[in-house]
Formats: sequence, structure tokens, C-alpha cells
Amino acid sequence: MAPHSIMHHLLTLLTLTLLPRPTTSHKNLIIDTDLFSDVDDAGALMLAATSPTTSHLLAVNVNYPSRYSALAASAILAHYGHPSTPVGVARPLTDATFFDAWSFALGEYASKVAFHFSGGTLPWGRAEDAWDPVGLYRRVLAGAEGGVTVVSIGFLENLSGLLNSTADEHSSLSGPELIAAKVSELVIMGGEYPSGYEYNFWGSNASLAAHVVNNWKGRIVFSGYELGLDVMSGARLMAEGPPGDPIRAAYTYYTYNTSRPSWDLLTVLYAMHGLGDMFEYGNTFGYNRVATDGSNEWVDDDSVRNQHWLRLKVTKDEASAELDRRLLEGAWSVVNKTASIEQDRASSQIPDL
Ligand SMILES: [Ca+2]
Repeated sequence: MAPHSIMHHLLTLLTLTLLPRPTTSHKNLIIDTDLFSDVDDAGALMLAATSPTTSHLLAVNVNYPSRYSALAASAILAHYGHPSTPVGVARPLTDATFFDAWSFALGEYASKVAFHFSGGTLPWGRAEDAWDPVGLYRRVLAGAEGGVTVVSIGFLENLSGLLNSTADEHSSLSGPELIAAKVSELVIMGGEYPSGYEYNFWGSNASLAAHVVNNWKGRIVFSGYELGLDVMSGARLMAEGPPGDPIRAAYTYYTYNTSRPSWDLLTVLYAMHGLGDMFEYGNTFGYNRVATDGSNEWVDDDSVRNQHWLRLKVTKDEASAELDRRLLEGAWSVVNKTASIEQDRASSQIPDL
């Protein structure tokens, strides 16, 4: 081996050693979702619920007040083996169902998933039993062992309520004190980077989105509109997923067999696994500022080091393929062990004994 190739070999080894490894430790997750007007929330919930070793799904809060959103969240959790994970929902509850009055291309899925896959802590007709989201945050955070990652893939009202909360039966700490003690990272799908005007910040109550982002003291990582827009997923799940799978059904009801952008799936993937091989930070310092109209702008302040926005480190096609693989694997993982073993055999060429 020539000296330069030895050096090349050593550098390769060094590089491999320095690459961030996917974490195998358990992460505590709370997901805050507007499971209603887009189906990527449903896919993201499935990824979190079926992650084999890396997440503890402590609670799901729904920030859109439709009773069907809460019931669908409960149904999805139950289907993927989390029948007792508590669900909170914003009040007052409504009977709203999604109608695509803009493009007429998309269909409603929340009520259908809630009805056909009824289960968990909120079976069909029992949306009123859902937790108050702020109470649920406070109870779960107070009782959590180790840090909790909060993932926001919708509107920010519930988190604004948590920030405003005061001592109660769950904890003697105020909202900000409880966050400082227990939340290790807040991951937000919202905004556009370095600046823009994105739905999750303006679509419900922009001043409350501004309240959360501008006042949160701990670490925040943002997943922007541009990150997931061209990463399409769902087609493989619809084509190759198990017939009785609720997320396959949701994608079919919603998209009519076309892939969707993957904003919430990428956000949950980062929350569970960190940067891994798929993501990098788009900045080294600075912070996000949200205006009261919901627009956002990155402020280049080099004294602030605990806020980042994400960029893809792989191509959009590679990210799509990885999400499709995970959706399919998650869907099949709960059907039966035999199916998984058959898939493993087929993919790894293990001969039948
Ligand atoms: Ca969402």
C-alpha cells in the first residue's frame, strides 16, 4: 500500500469514527399535533409510535379542537401498541371535518381513521374524555424521569398555555420553571429559514406562536417549510402497506394515491434520532424571531447558541426513500412477527431452515 493510500485509509477510518452515530438510548417524547388538515401528522405519529428502540411516547397533545382529531390520535396510538398513552386536545371541542375548498384534490381522513380504527384512551364518541393539554403537559413533565423532547408539528397554543401555567396539583413549579427542569429540547415544525411566512405560525393564532418562540428559554430546533416541501413520501406505504393499516388508509383518503410533502415526518425523525446522517444545522448561532403576523426571521446574534434550524445532509430523494422505508417498516411491524421475518429473509437473503 503506497503511503498516500495508507494516509487515505487512515483518514477514512478517522472520518468514520467521528461520524455521529444514531443514538440507541431511549428518548422521552411528547408530540403536539394539528392532526386534521394534512396527513403528514398521521405519518409522523406512526413513526414515533413504531420506533423500535429510540423513543418513549409519553403523551400526545392535539392543538386543533376537532373531536375527530383527538379520536384519530388515540386510534393511531392504540393500533401501534400504545393504547394507554394519554391524549389531550384544545377546547372547546368542535365537530369540524376537513374540506379541501382550495384545490378540491385532498380528502378528509381524521373522522374515518377515528371511526374505523377506534381504540386507546379515547374510543369512538369519547373525545370529551381527552385531557386538557396544559394539564397533560404539566402532569407528564412533572412525572418524567430524564429530559423530555417536545415536538410541535402544528399550532403553538398548547405550548403557549404551558408557558403561562402556574403551580397546580401536578407540580409546584411555574410553566417556565417546569420547562427548564424537564424539557431538554423543543423541536418545532414552523416558519421558514432563514426567514419566511409559514402556516403553523400564522394559520391559527400568530401572536401565540410568537409568544412561544420569542419567550422559550431552552434549546429549540426548527424544521422549516423548505425542509420538507420537496421530500415526498407515502406512495410506497399505499402500494405495499398492510391492507388494515390506519396510516395507509389515511394517506389514501387524503392524497388519492399520490405522495405528500414530509414536513412533520422529518421533524419527528430529528426529534427521535438527532442529526444522524440525514440532517445538519443551517446556522451556528442566532435565534428565531416571530412577528405577530406569524412571519419569522433569523437574527444573527452570535451570543445565542441554543437555537438551530435544520438542513438536509442527504438528497431529497434519499430522504424520501428513507421515510418511505420507515413508514412501510412501521406499518408491517405490528401486523405479525411472521410478516417481519419473511421481509427480513427476502431483503437479507437468509435461506429458509
Ligand atoms: Ca402538522
